[in-house]
Amino acid sequence: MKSYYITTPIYYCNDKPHLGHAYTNVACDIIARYHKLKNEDVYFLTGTDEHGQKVEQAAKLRKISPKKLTDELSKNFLELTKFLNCSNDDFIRTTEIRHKESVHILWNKLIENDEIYLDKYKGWYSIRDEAFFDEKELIKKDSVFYAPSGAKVEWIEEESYFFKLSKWKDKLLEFYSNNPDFVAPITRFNEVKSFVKGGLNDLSVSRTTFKWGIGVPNNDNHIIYVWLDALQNYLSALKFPDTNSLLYKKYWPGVHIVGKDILRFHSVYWPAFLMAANLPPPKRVFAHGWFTNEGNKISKSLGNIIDPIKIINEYGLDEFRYFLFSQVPFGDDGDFSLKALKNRINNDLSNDYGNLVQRVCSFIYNNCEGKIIYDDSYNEEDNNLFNSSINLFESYKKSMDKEEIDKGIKHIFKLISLANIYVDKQAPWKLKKINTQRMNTVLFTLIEIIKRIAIMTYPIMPNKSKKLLLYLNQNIDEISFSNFHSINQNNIIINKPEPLFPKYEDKID
Ligand code: ME8
Repeated sequence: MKSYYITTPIYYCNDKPHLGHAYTNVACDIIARYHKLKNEDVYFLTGTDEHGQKVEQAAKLRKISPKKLTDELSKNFLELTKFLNCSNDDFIRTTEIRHKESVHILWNKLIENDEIYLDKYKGWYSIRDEAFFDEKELIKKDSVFYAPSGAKVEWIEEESYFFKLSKWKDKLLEFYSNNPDFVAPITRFNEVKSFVKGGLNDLSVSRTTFKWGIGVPNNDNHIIYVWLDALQNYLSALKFPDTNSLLYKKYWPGVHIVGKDILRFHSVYWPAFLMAANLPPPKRVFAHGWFTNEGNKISKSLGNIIDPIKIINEYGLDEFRYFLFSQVPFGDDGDFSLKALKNRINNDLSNDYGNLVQRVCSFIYNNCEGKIIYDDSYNEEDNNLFNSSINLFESYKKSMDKEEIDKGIKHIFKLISLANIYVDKQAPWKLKKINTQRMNTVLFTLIEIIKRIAIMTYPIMPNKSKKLLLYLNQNIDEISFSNFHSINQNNIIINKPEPLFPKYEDKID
């Protein structure tokens, strides 16, 4: 059985989760569920990043200890994961013992391999990004320097341990050229390569001016840089340092899904740390784009943070999941607007998908006592629809294998559209009066196609797919691509269908 390890970033515990966090979580859940349908052995990890100056500052502002703050905020992220129906196997917190031990072992390995040395850091630091910047990367406005993210930077001078990143330039470039699929989308991979080609400075990997973090072994004055700490979570969850553990052996290296803001950490620093510790680098890093809210950057200061739970309570979970990934090509930047969400629900889900299901299932329920007799006397038009479903399924898998979720969705909706055209043309309501045997074959064909659609939509809208498969009396404990081609050879009983996707007519503004 092929194994597949997928991770979200671990989120900073300095505030409540918002739309951006929900976006990455759902992306990983879709991809994880997709790989499970392929009968792969999937491990899906998410969690919280709890150390660092940013979290310490947030705790100070609230006049509570960082531990208290992270205990409280981490729960919100865990709850969001559940609320989003994520199928994650583990939720890691960087304040856990298992993680601290794993970071210490990595650190010691880097020391042992002579990859870390003690010196003095003088330069710019952004607390919001928890990142060091070269002056040439900064933007100067009214004599104040800002990081490319817009965050203020501060000048720091302190004793620091350094990781010998500069010496990894050629090894990284060689690794990139041997692994052309390491970073996606390709435009982002090109940015990473040109950054590395431009030369790398050694990286400061410890801080002395605050205390909230994992201490450097054998030097109480220093705490480990929060990114070296955080990235290691991906291995801590696989029981590192026990590289003989089943989890590590089965699942490492894995696939990291991240926002474009943190690609450099995952595609440059992380593989360099791992190679320097004689460990295999990750398999792939996919960097998705950035969501805005009604055209504006989402930020606390603008007061336009979107609470995903509020949206889901009003519009439905699977509708929200579908919207995020049909609206924006996965990898590109995108915009969130309620109008666009309602349009997607009304047009794609209610008019196209929901209507196909409703007109077929209700017809069978109301006119055939919910039963269709098995019949395989398919004509050319039936076979054409079957063949299209197989071709579209293959295209869907090709897209989903590359995490192109939006393209995968387009292939499903092409099949929905073909099925709707087929219903109109075959008109089972007319056949009922003139040829019930043909009506039966048409309905049989449609139920089979709807089953295939429900299987393909399962990773994106798992609850709706299950509901639909239950109308069709299918076993929902064994949803798998192995059931895609198998045509039911028994009579089909349809349960009473209710509309899958209620419309938002009255709410359109
Ligand atoms: O960076 N649009 O944590 P973080 C899309 N702790 N995605 C968004 C988004 C938006 N507007 N805002 C946030 C960290 N995200 C580190 C990660 S990993 C070892 C350590 C998502 O809480 C996106 O996935 O700032 C982004 O990369 C992540 O949240 C940043 O989360």
